[in-house]
Amino acid sequence: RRRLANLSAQRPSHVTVLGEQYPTDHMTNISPTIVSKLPLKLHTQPSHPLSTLRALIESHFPTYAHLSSLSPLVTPYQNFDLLSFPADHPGRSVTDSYYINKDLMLRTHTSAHEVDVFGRGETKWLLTADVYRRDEIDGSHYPVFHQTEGARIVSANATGMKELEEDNERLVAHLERSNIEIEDVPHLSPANPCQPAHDPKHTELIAKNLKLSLNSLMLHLFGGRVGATAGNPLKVRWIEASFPWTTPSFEVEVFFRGKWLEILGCGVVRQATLDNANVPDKLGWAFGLGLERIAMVLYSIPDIRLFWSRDPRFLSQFQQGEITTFKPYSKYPACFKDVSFWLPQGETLHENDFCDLVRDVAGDVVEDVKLASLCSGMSKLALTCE
Ligand code: FA5
Ligand code: MG
Repeated sequence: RRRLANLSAQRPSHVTVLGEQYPTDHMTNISPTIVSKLPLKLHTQPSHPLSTLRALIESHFPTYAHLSSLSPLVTPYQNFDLLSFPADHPGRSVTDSYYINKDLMLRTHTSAHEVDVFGRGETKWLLTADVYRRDEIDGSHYPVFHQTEGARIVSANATGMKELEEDNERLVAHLERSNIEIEDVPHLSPANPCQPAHDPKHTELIAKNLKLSLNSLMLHLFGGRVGATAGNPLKVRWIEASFPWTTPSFEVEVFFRGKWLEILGCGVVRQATLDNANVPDKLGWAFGLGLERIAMVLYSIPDIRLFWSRDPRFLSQFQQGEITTFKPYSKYPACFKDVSFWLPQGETLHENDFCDLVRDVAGDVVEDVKLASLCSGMSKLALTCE
């Protein structure tokens, strides 16, 4: 109860994050649990499943720059404004994102670095990093997860288009020889249009290169693995999507062990983003892919919290470069706790604030938190612990 009361108590004047002190303000909501995750960089720890998966993706794009050490601290301007997020986008709110203060936050996606990396002159690159989102607690959501961003831009002229055409021919030939079944959508549609500043023929070529590159990555990651039953084709499904800094935009799902699994979001980069990066004469695509969901199915890891485990019974099961099946160890049955509490009159509490409090107090012991009922000021939350 004391900790709950502290949520609304006075905040300290400074927070220390990655060894630096920062002043706090009305936006500060980073919690001790989150601060403790920042130095860990699971995607660079040898033998960790997330590190093997990063390397597997990188090996599929050998001519791309491979980046994996950019600081998670970014400005809201980098995370949102440079990518044309509207001023009222819900992702900006303190209930959805972690803020050090109003001028500094934890990146919510690896796209936060797109403009900087294009601006440095990189034209083909991958970037893997930890990203932070305030969310509910359950077996497939964790406030920290990992993404790999990939992007390719070419000159918006005949030379650039020829480069794409040649690459497309190579990829078509490769996919024709492979056991893959693709459910596609048109490159362009009224709901998923070409940008006014772009030649639709160029956009078609870029969208085609994007799709071929990612279909071939899906084959590299999932093709012929346990679960994509022997002899059966790997099934990949393209869906129209929408992101503020790409159009046309798509999502990719893969059918694995009887379920469609959302793997990534992607699209043709908007001119405004390229202009912000000082590369107005280039055109290209970008994608962002979630590592945990892929690693969970490839390694049969049943719960997202396990990636953070320091238990040798977890860590010793894995070797760098190898995808093996996780063997569960001493899993106690879950037990359920109901927690009821009152808030002082007039005070409200966002569910995500409560979830962060639970993580700070109980760490990864708590598997799932559900709001059971809420009656004029009284909240009852159900916790599942193991
Ligand atoms: C993005 O984050 C965009 N930045 C992707 C993108 C990049 C689009 C470049 C266009 C161009 P989204 O929020 O859908 O999009 O997340 C991308 C992927 O991250 C998802 O497909 C999923 O695999 C993974 N992901 C998203 N939320 C979670 C979560 N809470 N836990 C685990 N994985 C997640
Ligand atoms: Mg999505």
